[in-house]
Amino acid sequence: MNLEKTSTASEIDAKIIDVLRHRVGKDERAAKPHDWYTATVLTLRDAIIDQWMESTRETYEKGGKRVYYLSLEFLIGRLLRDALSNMGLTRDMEKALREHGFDLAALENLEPDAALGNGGLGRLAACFMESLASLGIPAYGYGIRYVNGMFRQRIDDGWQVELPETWLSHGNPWEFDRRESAYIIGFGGEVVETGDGVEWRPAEKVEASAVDTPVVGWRGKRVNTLRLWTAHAFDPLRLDAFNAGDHMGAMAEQVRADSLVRVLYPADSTPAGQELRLRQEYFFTSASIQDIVRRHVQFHGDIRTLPDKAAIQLNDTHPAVAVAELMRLMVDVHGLEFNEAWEVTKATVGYTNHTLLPEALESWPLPLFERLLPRHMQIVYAINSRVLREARKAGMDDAAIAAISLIDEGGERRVRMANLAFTGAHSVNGVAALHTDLMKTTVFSDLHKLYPTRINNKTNGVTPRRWLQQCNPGLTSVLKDAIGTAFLDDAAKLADLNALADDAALGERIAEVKRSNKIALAKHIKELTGVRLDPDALFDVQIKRIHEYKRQLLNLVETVALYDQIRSHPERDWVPRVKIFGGKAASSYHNAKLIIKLANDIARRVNSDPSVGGLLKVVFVPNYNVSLAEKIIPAADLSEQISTAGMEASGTGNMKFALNGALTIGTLDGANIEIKDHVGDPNIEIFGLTADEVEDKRANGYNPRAVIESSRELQQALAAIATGVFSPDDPDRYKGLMGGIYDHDWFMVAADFDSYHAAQRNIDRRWEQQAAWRASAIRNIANVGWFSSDRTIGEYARDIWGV
Ligand code: 4GP
Repeated sequence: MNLEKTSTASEIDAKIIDVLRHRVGKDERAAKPHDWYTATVLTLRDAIIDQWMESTRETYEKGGKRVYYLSLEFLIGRLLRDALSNMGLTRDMEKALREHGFDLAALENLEPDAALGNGGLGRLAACFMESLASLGIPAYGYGIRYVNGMFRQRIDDGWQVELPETWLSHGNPWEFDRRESAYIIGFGGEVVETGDGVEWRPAEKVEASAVDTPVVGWRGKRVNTLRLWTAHAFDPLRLDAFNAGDHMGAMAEQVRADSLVRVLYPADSTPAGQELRLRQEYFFTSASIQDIVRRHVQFHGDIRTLPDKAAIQLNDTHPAVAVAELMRLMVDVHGLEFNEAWEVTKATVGYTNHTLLPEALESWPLPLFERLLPRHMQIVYAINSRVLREARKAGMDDAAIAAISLIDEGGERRVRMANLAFTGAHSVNGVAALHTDLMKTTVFSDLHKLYPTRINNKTNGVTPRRWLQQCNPGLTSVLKDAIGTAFLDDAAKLADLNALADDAALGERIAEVKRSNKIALAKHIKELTGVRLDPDALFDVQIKRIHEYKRQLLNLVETVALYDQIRSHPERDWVPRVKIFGGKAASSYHNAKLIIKLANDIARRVNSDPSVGGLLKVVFVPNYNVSLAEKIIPAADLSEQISTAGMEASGTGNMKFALNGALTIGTLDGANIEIKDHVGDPNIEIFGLTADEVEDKRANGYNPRAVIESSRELQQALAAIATGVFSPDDPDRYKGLMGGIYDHDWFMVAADFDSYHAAQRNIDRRWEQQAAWRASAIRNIANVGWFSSDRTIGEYARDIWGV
C-alpha cells in the first residue's frame, strides 16, 4: 500500500498492529516499547519501499546516469524522524501511536545513533545522501557497515574513556541484507603473466556482501540506496580444526573478516593497525567498484561508456584506491588498453579534498601497499610514469616532479593517495572558497600547475530538513507563520525574513522558542552531567572533534581569564554565560585528551565556586554525536568557530548554528568567510589573524613568549592552568600543554588571544541589547539558506557529475 498518498492515522494504526504481530511477533499486550519502535520503523519502511522501487525502476527505464558516492564514513545518526518527516507521515504516526499510549518522541529516543563516522566529512556524506534524494538524483552511497563504528565516549573523573558503540545490539530494522550482492575481495599473492595479459592471484580472499538502507528525500520524492558492505569468510568454521580441539583457530578466518568491519579508524599507531585500515579501504572500494562495473556492463554492455552512466565521487582519499581498482578491472578483466582505460577512469572519477593538514594526507608505506595489493602497485607505477612524463614535457623541474609523483621518495618510500586521486580524477574540489584557494597554492600547487583546470570549489552545505525542520520544530513553525512555507522546499526563500528582521514581535517569538530549547537542553544536561544551567544565561557552544587547530584550548584559556575577572570585579555587570563543550578526541591523540580533562577540571572548579555567583558555568557534555547536536544547536546563542585561520577546510557546524539563529564568533577561516559575506559584518563577530597573517608569522618568526608577556590576562590565565590551580591533585598536569603555547604555539593561541577576548566582551555588549541581538539572529537565519546542501549538490551535479 502506498501510505504517502492514501494514509490516514487509522490506516497506519492497522498497519502497525499487523506488523507488530506478524513481523515482530508480539501482540499489543505483550509488546515492549522497543517492539513498538521496531513496528513503527517497519511500517514506515514499507511505505518507503514502494517509493524506492519506483525510483529504481524509473532510473533503469530512463537509462539515466547515477552518482556513486564512496565514503568510509556516513554519520547518519537516527533515521526515524528524518524519514517520517520526509514522507510527510509524522502527524499520522503520532496519532496512531497515541491511540496505544505511546509518544512518538519517546520511541524516537530508542533508536540508536548510527555513528558510522567521525566528524565533518562523515556528516557531510549523510547530508549529501539526503539532498541527492531530495533533488531526485539517482545515487548510491557506498561505505562499510561497521559493527561498532565510532567509539562511545565516557568521561571518568574528567578523562575520556573509549567504549565500543553497540548500535546493532537490538538489530537494525532499517536495513536489508543482500547476500546475493556479493563480491570477492582479494589481498596479497602474486601477479603472473598469462599469454594475453596479467593475472592477479590473491593469497587471501574475503567476501563482501551488501546491506542496504533506503534514504528518502524531502516530500518522499525519491528514495536512494545507502549500500554498506559487510565481510564474510569463505570458510567461517574449519570443522577439522574445530574437531581436533582448536576451537579458536578453527574460526580464525571469520575473525579476520569480522575485523575488517568492526570499527571505524582502527588505531594506526601500530603496523597491524595501519594494515587493517588499508585493508578496510580496499575492501569497501573494491566491492563498490565491482558493483558499479557489474551494473554498467549488465545494463549498458560496453564498459567504455561508463562515464555516460556513472559518476564516482571519492569522499577524501580513503577510497582513492578506486582509481587503480577501476583500471585493473578494465585492463585485466575487460581487456581495455591502458590508455583507453585511463581516459575512462578520469572521465568517471571526481575527488573531494577535506583537509590540508599534512598529517591527514594519507600515504602508505610502499612495501605494505605492494604486499597487500601487488597488481595495484604495478598500476600505480604505470600511472606515475605517464604523469611524470607529462610533467617533464611541460618543462617542470625536479622539485615539482618530486611533488607530483605518486611515490613519496623522501625517507621511507610511500604511496601518496591524494596524488593518486588527483591524477585519476577529472575534478578535484575543495569544500570552501578559502580552502580551495589554499589547495592551489599549498599541497597541490605543482599538480595544479600541471592540470590547471582540475581544481574547483564546492562550498559545503547542510540539509535544512534535519538541521532546521526536525531539530527545531518550534522555530520552523514560527518561520512558517512569518514567511509562509516556501522555504521548506527552497532554503533560499528564508531570505524573505530580511524584511522582518526588525519586527519586535517576531524577535520575541523566536526568542521564546530559543528559551524553550534552552530549557530542554538544560534538563538533558542536568541528567547527563548533574550540572544545572540557567536558561537565561548566554549559551556559548563549541561542539566538534577535539583538535588543537580547532582551538578548544583558546576558548578554555579565555574562560579562565573571564573567571578571574568576574572574581576580581564582581561589581561589574557581567553577562551570565554558560560555556558548553562537546567532542571526541582520537584515541591516540594525547593533547586532545588532555584538553578534555582540562575542560572538566575547569568546569569542576568554576561550577563550585560561590564567588562567581552563577555568572559562569562550564560543562563538557559526554559522547557528542548527531542526536546530541540536534538538541544542542537549537539551544545555542553563540557558535564558536575559532580555528587557526587556514586550517579548517570549511566547517559545517557553523552553518547549522547560524540556521538556528545563533551568532557566530569566529576567525576568517573555512566557510566562516562565506557566512560572513552572506549574513553581513554586523551580524557576526570576527576576530584574529587571517590565513595570510598566520602563514606570514610562521614563516618569518613568531615569538609567543613576547606576546604572552605583553598580555596580562593571557599571562595570568596560562599561569593559573600551568601551576595547577585547576588540577590540585596533579599540579603539573598542564605544564607541558601550557609550555607548548610559550615555546612554539603552532596554532596561534597566544597570537589571537587578545583579539578573541575583546570579541567576547563585544558579544557581552551585544547581548545586553536584546532587540538588536534578536534582529541579528533573524538576519543569520534569513541569509544562510545558501548553505543548504541542496545548493551544494546542485553544483556538484552541474559542474562535476553532469547529471
Ligand atoms: C572535515 C573538515 O575538517 C571540515 O572543515 C569540513 O567541513 C568537513 O570535513 C566536511 O568537508 N574533515 C574531516 C576529515 O572530517 O576527517 O578530514
